[in-house]
Amino acid sequence: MTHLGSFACLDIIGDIHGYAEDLEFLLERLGYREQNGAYRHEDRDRCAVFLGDFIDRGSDIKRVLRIVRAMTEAGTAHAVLANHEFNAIAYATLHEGRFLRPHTPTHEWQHRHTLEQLGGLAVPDHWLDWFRTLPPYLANDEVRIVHACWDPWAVAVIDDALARHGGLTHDFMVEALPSGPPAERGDLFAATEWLLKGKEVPLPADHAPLADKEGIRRRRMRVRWFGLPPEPTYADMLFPLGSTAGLPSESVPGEALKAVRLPGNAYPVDAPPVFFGHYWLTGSVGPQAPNVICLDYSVARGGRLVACTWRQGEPITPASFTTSR
Ligand SMILES: [Mn+2]
Repeated sequence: MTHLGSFACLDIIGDIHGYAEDLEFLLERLGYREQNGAYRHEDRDRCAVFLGDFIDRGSDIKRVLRIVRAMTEAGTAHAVLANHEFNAIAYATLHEGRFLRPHTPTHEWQHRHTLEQLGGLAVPDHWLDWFRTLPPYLANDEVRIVHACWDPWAVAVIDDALARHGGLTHDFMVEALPSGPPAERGDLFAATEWLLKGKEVPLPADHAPLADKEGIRRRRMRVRWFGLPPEPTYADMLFPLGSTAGLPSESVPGEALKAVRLPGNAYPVDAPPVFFGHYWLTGSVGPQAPNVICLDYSVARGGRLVACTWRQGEPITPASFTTSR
């Protein structure tokens, strides 16, 4: 268990993607002020928690990294690992003659703003070394923090691998990203995929691919991992909610559900609140369920940076949210 420690109040902040102005504006709105090189709140029982995805897309990636890192090092914030930071480590990790994240045109394109702004063909080591210090999740008895999806099996697999490898080391990355078809890549591959990228199910073989937010055509669909009926259809599982046009109308096959431990292991309604980002939500802010709170509102696509203030013993309400615009 990666322990968060105990706080009376947490300001949990969604995916930033190089938008430093939104970050500074939001921190100030929440009452944080820059002092001795780091943003801090005058209430010392109050702490910021970042959901990751600091890099790629925006024009101020270095400034975002400096702000967040300074806060984590000053003890005024915690941060979790997200898929973009994990991918950056993999992109720079050479193993047996291959990069763990292959340098394909698509991967280069997704990573280009970071490479241009941080300089060079890979993210500099002093940033990669800091990414390696970010825990894949944080939790205490009262709250859970993860970039994309909470799954207790995956948390246990990752805990075991972190202990065996001594953290997010080269050997951890090699075990998480072996070559070969996805179905044969092992437990750590699935566990890191679920926590950092969420769960997906394949579309039926005869179904046309769906275009994602970047226009990349995908044969798999991101799915919700909470609040599911017993035999969900593809439309029931779509997350974020959106157009269900073009989705198959039938139930998702049991085998595809079993492969992602759903719906039987969907997030329990009586579990501690879980805060996550990753899903490029749009529209008005608010919890997906009383204990399920996504904070990614697409700042890098004309949306807003969003924070949720959690106070010990108090429920999450619309008043808990603060936005950058
Ligand atoms: Mn993400």
